[in-house]
Amino acid sequence: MELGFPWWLRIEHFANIIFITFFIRSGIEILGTFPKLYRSLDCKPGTAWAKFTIKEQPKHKYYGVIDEEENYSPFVAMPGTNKLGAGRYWHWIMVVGFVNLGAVYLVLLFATGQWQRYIPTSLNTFMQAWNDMVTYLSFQVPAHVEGMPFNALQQLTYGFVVLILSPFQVLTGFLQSPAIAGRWPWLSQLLGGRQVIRSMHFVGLAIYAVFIVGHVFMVVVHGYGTETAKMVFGDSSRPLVGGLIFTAGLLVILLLHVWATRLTLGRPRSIEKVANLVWRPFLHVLSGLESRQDYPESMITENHRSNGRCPQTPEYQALVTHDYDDFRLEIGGLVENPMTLTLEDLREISKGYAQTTVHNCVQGFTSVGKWGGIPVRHLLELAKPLPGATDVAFMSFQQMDRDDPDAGGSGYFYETTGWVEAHAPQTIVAFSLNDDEIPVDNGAPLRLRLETSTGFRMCKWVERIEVIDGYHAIGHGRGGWWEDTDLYDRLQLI
Ligand SMILES: Nc1nc2c(c(=O)[nH]1)N[C@H]1C(S)=C(S)[C@@H](COP(=O)(O)O)O[C@H]1N2
Ligand SMILES: [Mo]
Repeated sequence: MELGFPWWLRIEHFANIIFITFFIRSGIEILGTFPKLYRSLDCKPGTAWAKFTIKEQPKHKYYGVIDEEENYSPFVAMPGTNKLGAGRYWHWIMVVGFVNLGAVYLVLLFATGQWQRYIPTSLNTFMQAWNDMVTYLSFQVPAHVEGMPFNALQQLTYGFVVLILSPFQVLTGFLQSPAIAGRWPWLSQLLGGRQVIRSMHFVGLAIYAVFIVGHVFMVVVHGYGTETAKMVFGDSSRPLVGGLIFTAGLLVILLLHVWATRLTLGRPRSIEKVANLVWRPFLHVLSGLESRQDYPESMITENHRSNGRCPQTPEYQALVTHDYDDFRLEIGGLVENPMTLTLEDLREISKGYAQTTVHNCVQGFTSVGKWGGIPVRHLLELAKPLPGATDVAFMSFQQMDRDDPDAGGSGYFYETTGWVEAHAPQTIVAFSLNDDEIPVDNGAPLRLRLETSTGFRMCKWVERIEVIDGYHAIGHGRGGWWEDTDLYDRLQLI
């Protein structure tokens, strides 16, 4: 069989240029938000194996993880200028396209026998690929494999990129999801944990980059016109026209990047709408997963970064000074039984309950902590929600424009959870970390833990829990302070 370049393969190839370039730019945006790579879940400062920042941690100043962010230019990052939420949305939009088109491609590949262009059927191919490499290194062009449009080295390289590297990237992306790592902690652990998976995802990017440079270089070496004509027409008989059309195609992609970047920076919510449209259905699937984490205490990390500044009021300081004796948690809203509980009451209800889990910040840092507290569903049982209740809101002492102006928003910090999430066994309000009081920076005296979600939703310094019949009337109506302020979804499970 003569393999050639069927039309669907050419379309896929062109679409992949769009996907991969957007993946790389939005991936750099995501990396920039926590521009360090670690080997273990504690992400201990000073132990990164790679760094993409020159910032140093100041010694005598509160240094939240937001302060570690890098502000990359839109020339390298999508959209650039430190917009993690938007970068993530672009990454997800591309994943949906890449995976769906990729699935069609794989079906066609195997249905038409085109798989033979990638998968070697004899060990000879490996020998031949080695010889081809030697041929290239002596500045000559190796011969094609019989019946193939390219040589053995190309066959193996393309096979690797299409059938191994691409699924590897998709997989190492998904496995970073706190929902997946929460439901199947052993799977995440088997691969070395979130930081190792994040590092692998980066190494995958590096291999892609090397491939792309080599691939483009080879196209030029073999003859830009003849090679791109194959990508356009399937054969090299019209190199001039083919070369021109392909170049025009590349220009269109360039313009697409410029347009998309400007749109994202100018009207960010429009990108959120697109992302939600194509991506939410998948998040709804993930939202059915329940965290089943029970890490051994030996894995508790000594280091626990924090994000966000604690409340800066005399009242809060007084609470801290008096060991939270005056703290009262209010539970109210749509309940039969509104309650006011002291920390002592909470300890009693808790009966020593604790869970040892991984914290996953949306920026990428992690830590393992033993959180002592009370499952929210137990508090709800006591408060007795009234009919019509759909969500639970957690309100913080922290008033953002007063306490943490650098975060760039206003109003009290809050988060809401849907009914199912509020009732998940590992959704708790925690009052202890590693058998001790929660440190002030980590949310003392009481903070929320949502173990299948990213960290920004886990409201710290909780003062009041309110049972509600919809979250649209709170804040800007997007379900939480970060959702209101930046491009984040309440269903942030990846
Ligand atoms: N009230 C309040 N809660 C908050 C934040 C905040 O700024 N204010 N930051 C969130 C973010 S982004 C993360 S990652 C976690 C951090 O929890 P930690 O400080 O215990 O690491 O808290 C979340 N809860
Ligand atoms: Mo975070």
